[in-house]
Parts: sequence; structure tokens; C-alpha cells
Amino acid sequence: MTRLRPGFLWGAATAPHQIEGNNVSSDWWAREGLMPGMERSGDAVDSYHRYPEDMRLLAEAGLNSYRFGIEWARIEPVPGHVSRAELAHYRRMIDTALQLGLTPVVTLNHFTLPRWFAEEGGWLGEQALDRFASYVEAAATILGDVPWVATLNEPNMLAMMITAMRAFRAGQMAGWQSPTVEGEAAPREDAAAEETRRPPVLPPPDPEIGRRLAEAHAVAREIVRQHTDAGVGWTVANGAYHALPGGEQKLEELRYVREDLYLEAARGDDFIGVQSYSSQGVDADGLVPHPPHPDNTLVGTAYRPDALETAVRHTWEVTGGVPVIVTENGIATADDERRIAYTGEALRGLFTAIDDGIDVRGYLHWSALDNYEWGHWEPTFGLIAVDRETFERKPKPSLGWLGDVARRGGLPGA
Ligand code: IFM
Repeated sequence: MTRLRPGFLWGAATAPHQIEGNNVSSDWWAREGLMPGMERSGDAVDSYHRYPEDMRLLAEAGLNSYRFGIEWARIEPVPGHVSRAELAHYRRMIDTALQLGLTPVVTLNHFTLPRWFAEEGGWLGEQALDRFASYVEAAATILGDVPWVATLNEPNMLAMMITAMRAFRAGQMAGWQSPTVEGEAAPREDAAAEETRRPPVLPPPDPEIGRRLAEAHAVAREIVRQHTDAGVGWTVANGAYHALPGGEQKLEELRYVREDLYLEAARGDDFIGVQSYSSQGVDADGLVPHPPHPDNTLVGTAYRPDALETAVRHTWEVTGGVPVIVTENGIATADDERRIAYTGEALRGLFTAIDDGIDVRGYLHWSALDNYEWGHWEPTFGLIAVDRETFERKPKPSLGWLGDVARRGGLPGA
């Protein structure tokens, strides 16, 4: 059996906007009413009030960690006004996790922004770094004993969302297409090849945005290090891209803009969060969309549990050996047996990477709960189902299964 480090994190992950509900001061809340094709988050799954139950279910199943975020739009609903009550709310969440034996992994920003910050120009605004720094200063006051803090979630997907939003405003996109949902419209970068394939819906992330996010990360990292003992890092979406015949050169270019720029910015961090779901081939023209297939997940991606091992190895190589936490891995499916099969396969690959000497500190499954998938409710990633009328929680067999893996420190039969 693979030898895991003492204190290996076994847990599940969430993000505030996707589960809390009524995040009314955020840019996303405003956007949800405006963009065609986008469902509203609404009450989400009311985890803002029900987080003790959510955490208890994870702990009782056998998990020892919970990754959740704190919401800037609630903490600073207008510029310069820090809500002590909201900070106290998130501090209670940290305390609840600690009391239940769940090591908290806290994300400072998971895509959503205060509406005022977005109106000032968002991440590219003139005051963006100062504004973010002052939010992080306020947040750091409650993070003293949190062992792991992630500054920004998936800056590479965030850059893609910002780029997509610009395209929408410029009239180049008719409606919302989440970068986390491939659906009918996989991105395509090469204009000539578009004739024969599907149309381009999402432009690749603009590196200018990526560089600004890297600056924001560096600023936040210093503040968190000054005020806490937390290990600090950021979490990067990993596409486990691979070259198809003739695609070797294109793979290097495409992977730099989508991924490696962000991994390089993690050199010097205390950990790097790996977030992996599927993989995709690259030919000389760019990303090759998946054909529709009965095995595809509910977000249109291919069923590729092997992506996690590829993602971890690539991340380790590009960061130059920054310790890894798998901060997200999972599958959008309505079939929980399939979730178990996927996760077992992904963990087998992860253990092989650990056996080869890669320093992995934990595995956090996405997601604890079925939740709001950035404009869509249909894709279900959760270990726990939620009735959206009554908010009743129903743990799925996969939660018990992952809890057993955590207790055992390995897969059944390994
Ligand atoms: O739901 C998202 C999450 O917010 C960021 N990573 C990918 C998940 C699934 O698409």
C-alpha cells in the first residue's frame, strides 16, 4: 500500500457562491439576471446557514478535512467597509471544522467579486491590487490557526471567464458558456479549422489577466504569511493536455497560456492546488473537442480518471517540486456508482505518482454537495445530494466509500 505522509488530508471541497445562497453583493448575483442561458444561484443549497450539518456529515463519514471559501462580497460589501459579523461567521465555520476534526483549507477568492470591485474594472482595475490586499488583511485576522490558505481559485479559469465576459459584452457571444461546462461547444482556437469543427465559443485566457492575477496572488501570499502560520498557495485547473500526432508544438504554446504561466507563478509557494477532472488532446490546430459520447460527463467532458495522475506529474515538474494538495477532483454524474469507480481509478493514479516520490499532502474531492455549477444546476458533482426545496441533505454511497478510504488510508484491497 502507498505510504502517505502523516496528516494526509482526506476531504471534500466547496466554494461560497456555489453553496451558500443569496450572495447578493457579488458580481455573479448581478450577472445571473442578465445573461441568456444562465440559471440563477438563488438560495443555492443554503450552506450559509447549514454548514454545521454539512461539516458533520463529512466528519462522520471519516473525512479529516474540508476546503471551503470565504466570500469577499459579504465581508466587504462596499469599499472599505469590513463586516465584523461576516468575519465572525467565517471564523465560526473554521471553529466548527476544527471541533469536528476537519482540517480547514480556506480559499480567499473563488471566482466571485464584490460588485463594486467588478464595477471599478475588476482584476484589471487600477486599484485592484490595493483593494485585494486590504480585503486579505481583514481576512487574515480570522486565519491565525488555519493550516492551509489558497489565495485565488483557478486563476486560469478565472482569466478565461473574464475573457469570455468581454467577448459577450463585445457581442461576440450570444449567451453564457461556462468554461467549466463544455456541453455542445468546446473551445477551438484555430480559425481555419473552425470551418470543419464546432464554432469557437470561448477564447483562450488573456495572459495579461493571468499576469495580473499572479501579482494579486503574490501580494496575498505575503500578507497571509505575515499574519498567520498557514501554508499558502493557489489552486490551478489542470487540463491534462496531451499531444496528438503533429500537436507537440501546439501543446507547448497552448499549455503555457492555459496552465504553465500559473504553475510557474506558484514556485516559492508552500503548496500548489491541483484541480483535475478530465483530459484533452491537442493537434496542430489546437484543442480537439470530444465527440458526443454516452460516457461523457454531465459537463460534456470525457470520462478520464487517469487525468489526475497526469495533472499531478505535470504540476510537480513545472513548479519544480512544490508540495501538492489535490484541492479538487471529481465527476459530474447522476450515477453515484460511476463516481465511486472514477474516484477509485483517479486515486490509483495518484498513489502511483506518490510511490514515484511526488510530495502529495492531501486529496479533497469536488464536491461535498451537489451545487451551483456556474450558471447551471444540472451537473451534479456532490458526495451529498440536496433537495433544493427543503434543503434536506442525503449522503450518497460515495461519501461513505471515500470516508472508508480515508480511515483505511488507501483503497480497498490495496
Ligand atoms: O465547480 C467548479 C469549481 O468552482 C472550480 N473547479 C471546477 C469545478 C467543477 O467544474
